[in-house]
Amino acid sequence: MLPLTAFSLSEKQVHLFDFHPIMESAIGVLVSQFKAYAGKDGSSDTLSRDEFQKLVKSELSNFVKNASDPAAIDQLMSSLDMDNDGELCFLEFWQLIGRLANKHGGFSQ
Ligand SMILES: [Ca+2]
Ligand SMILES: [Ca+2]
Repeated sequence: MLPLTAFSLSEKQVHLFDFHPIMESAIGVLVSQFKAYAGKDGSSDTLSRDEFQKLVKSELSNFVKNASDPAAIDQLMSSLDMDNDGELCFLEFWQLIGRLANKHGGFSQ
């Protein structure tokens, strides 16, 4: 008989087996990806310009045109940064997800 510890799962693995409806899982993915990129420098709750650029290049390059063009990223970031503090909080970033989803879904503007 194998020791019990052979079957023990990390908290992260157990979390993967939790049942969530697909939309809630999608929200979970967006939040965890946001946090992963936001945690690289400065405030771990907000995306700096560098963090935003890395996220867009790595995660959204098919949906965001000119994802590797720094000028395009700057412009996109300014359009999302509602309080003009040079950082994107989750709700500011979320507008981009809404816009991309709207466009990708073929909804009228
Ligand atoms: Ca940050
Ligand atoms: Ca901001």
